[in-house]
Amino acid sequence: MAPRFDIDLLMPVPMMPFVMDQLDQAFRVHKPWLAPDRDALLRQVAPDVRAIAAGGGAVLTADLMGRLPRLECVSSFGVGYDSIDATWAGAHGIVVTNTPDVLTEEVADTALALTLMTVRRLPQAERYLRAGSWLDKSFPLTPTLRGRTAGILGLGRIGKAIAHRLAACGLPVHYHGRHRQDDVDLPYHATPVDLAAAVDVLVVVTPGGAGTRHLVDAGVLAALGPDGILINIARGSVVDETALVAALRDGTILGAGLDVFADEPRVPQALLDLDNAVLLPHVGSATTHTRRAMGQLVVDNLLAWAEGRPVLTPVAETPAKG
Ligand code: 8YV
Repeated sequence: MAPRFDIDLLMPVPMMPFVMDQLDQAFRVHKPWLAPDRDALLRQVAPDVRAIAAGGGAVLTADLMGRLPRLECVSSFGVGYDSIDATWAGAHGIVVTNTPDVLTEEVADTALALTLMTVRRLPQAERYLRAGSWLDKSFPLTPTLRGRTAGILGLGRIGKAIAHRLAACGLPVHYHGRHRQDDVDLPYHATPVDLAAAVDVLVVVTPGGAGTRHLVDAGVLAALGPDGILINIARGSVVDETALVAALRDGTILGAGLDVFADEPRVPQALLDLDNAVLLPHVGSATTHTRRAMGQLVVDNLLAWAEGRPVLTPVAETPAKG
């Protein structure tokens, strides 16, 4: 059956089957990974492509988008869109959409879980049981969340949902962001170092990209201190990984819980070797429920644009109209 719209759509990487099915019904979808020669296919469809469905992490540079003269809409899977040059897109009248809100609570749940796993050494305890060591003696006592103060680096929607959970656990919560938020009744710190110095659990929830690269550096880790726990569920690029490995190794901080890494899915051996790091394979939003909601929002944004309605969730850098 012919697709509903006479529109060519590029899907650079495979997406969830129910997303692909809906897009196949609506658009002429070009799937470079199925082509014998990926670059040849891209060259062939470039003059006609008007929309892109960007699966997780698809890199869309100005150079790539610049080769698609009719491009109007990029619908991206995920709340973070640091792999897309949205500023360039905005300047060229191309609307970019992401998938905010539908993943907020899921990612906040993961952040809380990762915080507890890291502080209470729960993965290590589970490995201990499986290794049969409990038969010999009890698992060693661990650090605690009791008496700690948390800091949120980047108090957006997800940061607020995490703050809410940590407050429910009894922790005072402070924050740093580019601006103090007048309607937020939490202590604000003007710099990441000031925040780190005031807290002993630091949760990184900023967007990725050039503006936040290595925001958490050796100085921030030193300020967090020897009882400090770093949690990162944002982007690996926000933390200087080399400085983090050094800080974990030499006791500058106590531990780290990481869901994101500088060069995913490759995780440095130096981190894998550390017993005081809890490492997750970027699962912040990775439930069937939430990934379905994100996938549907990718589709719904594209359908809105194709029907000439305003897209549902445009990013700040690009025009809101479809
Ligand atoms: C996804 C994410 O893992 O939304 C984001 O920004 O990092 C995650 O929810 C990713 O976008 C898709 O792989």
